Amino acid sequence: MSADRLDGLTSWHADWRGLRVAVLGLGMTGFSVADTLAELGCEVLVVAGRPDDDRERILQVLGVPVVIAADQDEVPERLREFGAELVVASPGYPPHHALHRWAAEAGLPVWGDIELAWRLRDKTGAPSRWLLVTGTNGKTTTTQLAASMVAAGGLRVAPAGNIGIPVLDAVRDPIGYDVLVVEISSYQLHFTSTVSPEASVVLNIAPDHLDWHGSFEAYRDAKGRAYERTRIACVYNVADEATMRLVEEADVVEGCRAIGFGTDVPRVSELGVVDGVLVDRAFLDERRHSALELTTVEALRERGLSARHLVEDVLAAAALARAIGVEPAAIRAAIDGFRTDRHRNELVADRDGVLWVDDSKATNLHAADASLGAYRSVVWIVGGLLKGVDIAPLVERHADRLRAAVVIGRERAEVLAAFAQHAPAVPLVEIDAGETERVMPRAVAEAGALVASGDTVLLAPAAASMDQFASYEDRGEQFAAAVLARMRRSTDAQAHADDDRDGLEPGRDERGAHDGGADAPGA
Ligand code: UMA
Repeated sequence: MSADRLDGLTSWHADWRGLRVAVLGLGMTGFSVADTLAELGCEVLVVAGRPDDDRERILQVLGVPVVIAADQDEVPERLREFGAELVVASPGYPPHHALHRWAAEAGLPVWGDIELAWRLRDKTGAPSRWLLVTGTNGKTTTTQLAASMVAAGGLRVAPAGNIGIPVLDAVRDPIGYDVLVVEISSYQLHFTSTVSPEASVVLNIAPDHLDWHGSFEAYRDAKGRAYERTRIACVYNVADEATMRLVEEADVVEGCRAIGFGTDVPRVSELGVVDGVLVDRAFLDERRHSALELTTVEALRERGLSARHLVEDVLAAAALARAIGVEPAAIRAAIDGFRTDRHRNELVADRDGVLWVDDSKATNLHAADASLGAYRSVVWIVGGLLKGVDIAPLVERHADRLRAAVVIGRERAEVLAAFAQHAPAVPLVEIDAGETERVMPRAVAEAGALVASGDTVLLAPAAASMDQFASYEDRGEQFAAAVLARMRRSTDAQAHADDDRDGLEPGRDERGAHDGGADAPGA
């Protein structure tokens, strides 16, 4: 295959017919890639580590063969013989995977689904404009906020990518979007090479996914790719210098500006907070002397968005939307109608002076750090798959606010050692991983025995969930179910104890976004 042919494949309407493409993975990504390429007339072979009956059946109808290669170290003979000209890999395949090593040795170009989607983004007419969102934490909230703001500005927009909607599905949607807000993970960034967004943001960088990338530097460099070829605005976090460094290092389209966001008073070309008002001092001609009001911290508090890290997400999203001309009034309207997602600082119950909070989405140190920092006195449910990251600094930093900790997950030894070293006075309960389905009921029971009025029981595990749960959603659901079952039991017990009760629940059980107690400055 000549490199020229691939270079020329930059449109849905280009001639893709006959291109021989090996697709790695049969999850959300692999399926959307194979389905798209088949529609374009390519010759496709899918290789996956796990079968998926439904997807395989559909691909069979489309004439796409699937090879299941359970042995992850083996390169299937069918793949070697296939004569691939291009490999499109799912993000879950780390670069050191045997199939990537094989592709490199064979000199084959490797794209991700995002690279492919970028080239195909003109399917329904004029090419959609892209806003890219990455960072260690806050990606999904920022992506949703930015999409809501752009929609309020009157444009056809969809959130897509790592948020759980393959970008190729959005690109192929017959609606035809003016704008896609693409949440892009470090895995996906690793395999992009021509994406050129209108605006891009790296929200923050802290060690994560080190096993996939091999080192923090490799992870950081992958994140930096979000800024490459940006056209209008590279948005960075003024409180996280590493994000600014990445902007400085990026090769951007001429005229592209660096725009900062932060919760302090903004300088010129920044968005920030002045006396409880979120303002834009970047996207107005008179920015030397004035700023535009976007919304207030008070308005954010009403939406459960006033914790510092959420204010940062709002400002980052606003910067992306402002970069493509969305008016401040639309940004405010979007915030007024916004609701945060499940399992993100979600209040499960408020009973007898104790908050029970589900932040199962805190799958890494950085997210758990923000979460712990939002409460004064915490019984912390922690642990899971640590992904090669050292949890000790987090334990050390928050030792003072911990009433107790309940340690779940299979990699408990590392967590226990961190407590022994940095928080020896904090009472610890270890939940034996032997009976997976009993983990949350037992963790909740132990937390209930340790908690006192005024405390928060916080599920913010600082770890991935897959050792004991199907996903972080499943982990959060199991936590909420165990908490609500506990509440019901205590209500019943109280009802039995007091026949004169008036039928009202003691306290308040509810689910809803919760912003903890650490409001942004200026509140
Ligand atoms: N597979 C192997 N071997 C591997 C890796 C994968 O055989 O080493 C195969 C599996 O057998 C399966 C398929 O690949 O057939 C799964 O592919 P995948 O792991 O890339 O997952 P997808 O279903 O394609 O979902 C991916 C993202 N998942 C990952 O990056 C791990 C989803 O992000 C994303 O929403 C989706 O594409 C659509 O873009 C999830 C995620 O966990 C939410 N992301 C990480 C995060 O946010 O921290 C990066």
